[in-house]
Amino acid sequence: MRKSSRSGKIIGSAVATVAYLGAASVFAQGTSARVFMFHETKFYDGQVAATSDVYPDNFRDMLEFLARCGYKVIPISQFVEWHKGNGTIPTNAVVLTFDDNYIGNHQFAHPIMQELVMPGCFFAHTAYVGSTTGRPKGTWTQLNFTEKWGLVTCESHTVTHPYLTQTSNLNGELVNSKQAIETNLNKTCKYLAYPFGDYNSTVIAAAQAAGYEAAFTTQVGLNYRSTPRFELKRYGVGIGVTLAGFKSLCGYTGSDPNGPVIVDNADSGFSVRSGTWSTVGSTSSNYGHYGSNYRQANVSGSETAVARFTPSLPTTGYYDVFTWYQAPTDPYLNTSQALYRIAHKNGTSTVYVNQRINKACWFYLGRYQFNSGTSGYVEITNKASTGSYVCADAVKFQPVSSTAPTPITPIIVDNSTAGAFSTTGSWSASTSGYPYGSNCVVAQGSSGAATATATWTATIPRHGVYEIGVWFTTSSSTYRSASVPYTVYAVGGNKTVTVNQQDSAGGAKRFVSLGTFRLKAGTYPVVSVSNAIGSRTQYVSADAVRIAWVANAPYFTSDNTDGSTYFATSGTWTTSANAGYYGTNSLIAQAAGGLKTATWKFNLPVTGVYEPSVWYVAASDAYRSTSVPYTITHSGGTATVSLNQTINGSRFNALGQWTFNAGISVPAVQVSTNIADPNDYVSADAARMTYLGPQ
Ligand SMILES: [Ca+2]
Ligand SMILES: [Ca+2]
Ligand SMILES: [Ca+2]
Repeated sequence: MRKSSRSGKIIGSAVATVAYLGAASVFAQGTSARVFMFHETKFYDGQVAATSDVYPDNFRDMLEFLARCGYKVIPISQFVEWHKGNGTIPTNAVVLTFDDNYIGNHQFAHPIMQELVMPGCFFAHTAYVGSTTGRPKGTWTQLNFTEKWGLVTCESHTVTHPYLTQTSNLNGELVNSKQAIETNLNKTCKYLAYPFGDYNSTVIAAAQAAGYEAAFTTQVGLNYRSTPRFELKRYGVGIGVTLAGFKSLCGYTGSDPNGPVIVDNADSGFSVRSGTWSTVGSTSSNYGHYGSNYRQANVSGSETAVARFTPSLPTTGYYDVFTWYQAPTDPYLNTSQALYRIAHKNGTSTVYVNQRINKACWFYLGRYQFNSGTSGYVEITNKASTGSYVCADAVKFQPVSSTAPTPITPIIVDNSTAGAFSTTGSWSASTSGYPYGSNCVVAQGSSGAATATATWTATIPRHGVYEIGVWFTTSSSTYRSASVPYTVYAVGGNKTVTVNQQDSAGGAKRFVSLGTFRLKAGTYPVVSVSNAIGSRTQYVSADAVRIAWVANAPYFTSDNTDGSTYFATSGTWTTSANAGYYGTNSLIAQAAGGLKTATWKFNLPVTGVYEPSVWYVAASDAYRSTSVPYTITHSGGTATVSLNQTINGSRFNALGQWTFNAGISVPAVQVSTNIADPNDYVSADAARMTYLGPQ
């Protein structure tokens, strides 16, 4: 199991090459560390983004670059301890910090960090924990979850976020914030981030007197052991920072041959082939565009403007191609039929994109083969009959193998989607108020229990975290409810979110986010809405639902070579090097000669629903059992599942889904040689626990 922690806590393990804790000795020792300062990671919500925001897809690009190009993301505690003279840090050490405890970091940043197994620190201003005034902040429950998961630790950003050099309550801001974190999270709060980066010698002395061990500024630069520990530096990352810009902040000068090639409209790979393409947008007025700005052309019935994105590709092969476009305040200004031409190795493909939805993220255009060099490109044209503008912003070419899973595109279920939308009670079709597609359905409200419901069924491709948005038509406050209850069928139970469907709430023409949710793979009802709005004189609109992938479910893997904390056997097992093993080898045992068992154990950070799965070496020979018993010990008892080891070998095969309690070295899955034919063999190799969500 690739995880441990100096604090005794547990972290997830989803990426084989990331093993940062206790593993510093295998890397060359570093003499400096780079600390990044983020604020909120969030999806585009119809408002201009704060300059300190980072869109989740861009955040993921940055973190995947760190993992791919030799950077080691370390816990803040390892960095400070090294600074104090204790222990080491690897070369290219990176610390991820996030100021202000915005809820978007719990919804987007943390799931991505769980998936990539990267630690970080949320600096919370404790007076605002759980506040929904302005931008919502994370709750103590959410902070406790991240603490228990073991990757992200919560530290102090004072109580009320004042200028510390000017406040009359300097000691209270420092002491009470530290105490609130210690009381609510049952830990020692050690570190401080100065609000606004504001400090002086008096502030430093007060922070030291309050018991802090280190403090972080907004001054930019690398940290050495000689950097004053209460004046630690950070590189800010905000809305205009592209992947290229982030590489620059990292001091990276390599070619990143396995990484994506992103062509922004500001890059040399962008060219105007014809027509007029105006430069629009800025980092201070960002409505979802990539980098510092974007280009737009007026739509036309004939093709009079063409813009081209030409990548310089390092190798010939398959690439997943994505586009990014901005979102005007009125999204209907964009065309719903932007024409993209992808010139690739095998010809030219055409894709139409609805630029009114799925904004401010990488939208998938498909997988194509390209030759190395600059012969391939993506063009955007202005030929369209809807909207006013077509947007040319950025294009991404992500190298992949031909067999890699294709990216998950946002799933949209409309009331017109056959077999995926169902209702109870009385609903009638309506075409007014900008429906998604051709219409929606509306129902009169109930002053008591629901008498009408509408349900959207979707096929969720992978276990993970998804952002769910709902589209509804709007109407005046007289006729439309301000408190429409939507229910999401997430792991751990139904979550109800109330949405204001009145005109004044500004929900028209876009998907309004219900938040992020942990969803299981499979086909099932994901969202429903009801008419339980407390009024018979108002109505509810049921139209479309969008389910956008954010992050894969994190998992923990235990292998037969991981030692007694994670794996134990009884009886005699033989090491096998037959091809198809997980890790370095596998074990095999024959049924004859007494019962043998092999048990996989896990360090589970939080109690919740997990899916155990097992890997055995593929074998089709006559000596492998077709009914091998696996016993699962979960929080409610035990279950037994039999697998046929002559098929589906050398991959993880799911056993089911149960609730497991948090704990260290928890025996969860056992395989035995209790099989029918004494001449048959059983393979024991690796097991995995995938976290699906809370109980
Ligand atoms: Ca751009
Ligand atoms: Ca519709
Ligand atoms: Ca193994």
